[in-house]
Amino acid sequence: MRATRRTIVLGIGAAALSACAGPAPKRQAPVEEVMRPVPNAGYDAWVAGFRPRATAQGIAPATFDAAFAGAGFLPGVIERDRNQTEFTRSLEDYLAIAASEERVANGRAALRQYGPTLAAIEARYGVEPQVVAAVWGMESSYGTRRGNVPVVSSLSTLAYEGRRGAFFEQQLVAALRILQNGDVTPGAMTGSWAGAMGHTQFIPTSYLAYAVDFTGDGRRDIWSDDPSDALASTAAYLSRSGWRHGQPWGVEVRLPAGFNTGQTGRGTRRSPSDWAAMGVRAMDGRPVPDHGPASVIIPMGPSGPAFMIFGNFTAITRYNNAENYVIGIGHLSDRLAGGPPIRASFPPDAQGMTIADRQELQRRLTAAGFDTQGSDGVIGPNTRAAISGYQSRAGLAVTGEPSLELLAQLR
Ligand SMILES: [Ca+2]
Repeated sequence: MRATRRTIVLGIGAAALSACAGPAPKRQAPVEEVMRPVPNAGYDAWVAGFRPRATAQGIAPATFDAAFAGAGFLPGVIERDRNQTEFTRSLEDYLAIAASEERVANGRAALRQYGPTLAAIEARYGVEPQVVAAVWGMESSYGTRRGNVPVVSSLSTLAYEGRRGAFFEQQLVAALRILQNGDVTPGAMTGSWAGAMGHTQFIPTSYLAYAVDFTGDGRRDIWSDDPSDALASTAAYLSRSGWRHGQPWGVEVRLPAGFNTGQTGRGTRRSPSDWAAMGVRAMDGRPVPDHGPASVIIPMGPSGPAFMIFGNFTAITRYNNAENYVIGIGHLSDRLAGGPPIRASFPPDAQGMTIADRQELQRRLTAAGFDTQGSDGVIGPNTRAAISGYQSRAGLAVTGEPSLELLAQLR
């Protein structure tokens, strides 16, 4: 979990996309990158200077030396840190990836496979199985993308490089403390390039604060194939963030004609019956049951979907404060429990295209010989490459940008 910054992960080796990045192409092969250290005198000097700072914070010299025995400077980490794309996906694109049919199907399979474990976790921490599974699905695609970058190397590289150096040095000290506690060996402590670790991608400080030993073997093991400790740790985190069993994160609602959108936003809270009196209804037309004080949010404006959100929405924000992330977790959990897709339509994008337009564009590009690797309506690197290829062959200006004109030309 990233405590301080907006990160959208969606199963691509998680904090791979820290800051404000959107998800990587979801169909990218599940091959995790291999990063190899290279000699770097400046890095070595930094490690030597860091050693007394670490020991002053209670890290034993033997722990430090064992941790750094196999560590080194990872240029690949710096490359990833510099190449982060600073943009935010629309909720529509975000949900298309977060709750893709594949992620929903895999999550339902995971719920079956780990049903007894998740039930035991629910009994202890009061967090429903589908919610824990949704976090797992978003953070590491149910454990298939946990990250294989050695954490001491990645965090020390980022601490040395300077950009957000203080933050990563703090995480590095926490990582050394984890090693000192004996929960994991330096060789097995791997994660994303930015140091998010294990099935649910805890950064080291979150691990120290919230991880639990659910299996009872004396180690809080979020790294190995068995996800039990990681899933219980996620439930513990949500529980301590105020999760209330049985309360929805939110429900999709219908707003009455002429609804004053000044009433929307997380700052305005009313009882569901008060909202009902104002004409706000569940999608089946009934008043929303009273789950406690609620706000109404319209993430894409009045022409997109609306949600009535409850205290559990805020609990998920403690995990990650980005609104799209919270809705993504919440909606995926609903889908895993058998709920329907979002029923409202989404407004056209900045190019005036609806998701149906974008899906048609992808299908037609693929049929024309420029494979977009699927047609989910999310314009990512594969679709942009296909557009560029088509534009090049057709003698058009090569922009890689979707448009209604391009779609018309392909028809
Ligand atoms: Ca354990």
